[in-house]
Formats: sequence, structure tokens, C-alpha cells
Amino acid sequence: MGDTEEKNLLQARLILEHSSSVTVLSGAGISAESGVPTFRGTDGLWRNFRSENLATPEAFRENPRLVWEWYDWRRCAVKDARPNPGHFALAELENQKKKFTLVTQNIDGLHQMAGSRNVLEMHGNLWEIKCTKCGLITKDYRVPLEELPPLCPSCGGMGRPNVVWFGELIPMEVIDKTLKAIEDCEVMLIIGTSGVVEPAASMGLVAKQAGKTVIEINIEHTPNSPLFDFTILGKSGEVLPLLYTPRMAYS
Ligand code: BV8
Ligand code: ZN
Repeated sequence: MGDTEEKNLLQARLILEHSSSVTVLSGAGISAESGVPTFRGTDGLWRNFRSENLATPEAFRENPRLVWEWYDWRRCAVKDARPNPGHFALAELENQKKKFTLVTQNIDGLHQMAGSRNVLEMHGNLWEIKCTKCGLITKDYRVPLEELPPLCPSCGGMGRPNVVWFGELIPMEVIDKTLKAIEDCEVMLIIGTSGVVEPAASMGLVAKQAGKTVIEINIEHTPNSPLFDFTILGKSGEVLPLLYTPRMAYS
């Protein structure tokens, strides 16, 4: 790790040590070391379809089976994924802070598996199916799904992934809680996101405009990097465990 990274890392450790309220925004990059394909990286392709072209209500309306084949493929790809040291570090940091909110764009559920408790899933969850008829939401971990599209256990209506597609609104309650978590925090960490998708991509700017310290952790600079206090270049699974002192079990 270069001198600048060392300096940024030490600075981030000190800032976090003296903060009692932290808000985090995570993206697909934090799950990359768990083997989950990122959304836009080279592994973000499936049968030569771009993710952005499948994750839309139009694609689902046009060909629900194709969209479900993609989600079923992702569920199969994620089923053996386990949290990595980056996920566990955030769960541990939550235990050490008076106020901690983790806003994630990810739908893989790995933050909760790592023990994070106060998690806001901005884009939904890969393991939930929502009935397009009665709205019933069910947790369903079957891989692969026996029938595509899956049918609602209650009314037999067609199920859809309980995720937010492009062109769909993020639930207002999630937006409100995210903005409150930004207002209440001293420090915001922006981890493993390309900063392309709105409104998530604007949350770091909102924090900066509210006078918060914003630290980015990514393997490369992003278009939003210049907005932030600084960027720690590195893998989140390697950087995050270095940002705090683990509490000894007996302390
Ligand atoms: C909305 C769920 C209001 C589904 C996702 C035109 C018409 C309609 C809308 C729009 C439009 N133009 C713009 C919009 C808004 C649109 C948008 O932002 N489009 C983009 C493409 C320009 N947004 C919306 O539609 C949102 N709703 O705006 O409502 C509205 C309504 C109607 C009309 C207008 C406005 C809803 C957006 C939600 C989309 N759903 N996911 C699914 O997953 O199947 S978004 C999808 O992208 C994933 O959730 C993903 O998490 C998210 C963001 O991507 P990233 O997480 O950043 O992942 P990415 O692969 O891009 O980057 C990975 C990063 O990690 C990289 O930076 C890499 O360097 C880094 N990295 C890699 N490895 C590591 C690492 N970092 C650290 N360590 C490592 N080891
Ligand atoms: Zn139903």
C-alpha cells in the first residue's frame, strides 16, 4: 500500500475512532470478494445482456421468464457466497458505535448474514418474491426455483423479484431513513460503488453538503471521488478491518 494510502488509512482510523455516529453506503464492490458478480464489471454480463437492460419493468413485462432466468442465475451464483472480512468489519463497527446505519444498494443479503442489524436495502432483496397481484412478499431461498415465474403461494398470481428496477421509485420510507441517517452521522463511508445509479449516487454529496466527513473506499477512483474528503484505494475486504480496533471478547 502506497504512502498516500497509509496516510489516508491512518486518518480514516482516527476520524472513525472519534466518531460515535457513522452511516455507510455500500455497493456491489463490497461483495466482489465474496464472489458475487458486480453490476457493471466485466462479470456484470449474462448471456450478453447488460444488467441495466434486464433490471427494468419493461423487460419484465415483455419477457417475465427471461428476467426470472437472469434472477434465478444470480440466486444460484449467490447461494454459496458468504460474507467477507469487509462485511464482518462493518458488523463489528456497528457494535462499537452509538448510532450506525448501513444503507446498501446490494440485494445479496450478505450484510445481514455478517451480523449487521440496522440495514436499509435501497434496491430490495434477491431472496424476496413479491406477488404482482396481491402484493404478498415471501422469503424464498430455493435454488433453482422450480417454476419460472414463481407463483404466489396465497393467490397464485405471478411473482416478481422484490427489487427496485430502473425507472421504479425507491420506497419513500427508505429514502427518509437514509436522509435522516446522513443528517445524524458525523462520518459517512462510501464503499464499493461506482456512483452511477441515482439516487444512491447522490447520497455522498448530500452528506458533504450537510458538513459531514465523507470517506470513499474503492479499488479505483470514481466520478464522485473529488466530492469526498478522501478515497482509500484498496479492496474493502482488506481496508475495512484496518479501520477500527476489534474489541477483545473479554473486555
Ligand atoms: C429512480 C436492483 C425516480 C435490481 C438496481 C431514465 C429513465 C428512468 C430512470 C432514470 C433515467 N436516467 C437515470 C435514471 C435514474 C436511474 C439511474 O440512476 N440510472 C443510471 C443507470 C443512470 N435510477 C432509477 O431508476 C432509480 N429510481 O430514479 O426513481 C425515477 C423514476 C422514473 C423516472 C425517472 C426517475 C432506481 C435505481 C435502482 C436500480 N436497481 N438494483 C438488481 O440488482 O437486479 S441498481 C444496481 O446498481 C445494483 O443495485 C447495484 O448495487 C447498483 C449500483 O451499482 P454499484 O453497486 O455501484 O455496482 P457497480 O458494479 O456499478 O460498481 C462496483 C464498484 O465496486 C466499482 O466502483 C468497483 O471499482 C468497486 N469494487 C469492485 N471490487 C471492489 C470494489 N471496491 C472495493 N473493494 C472491492 N473488492
Ligand atoms: Zn398473491
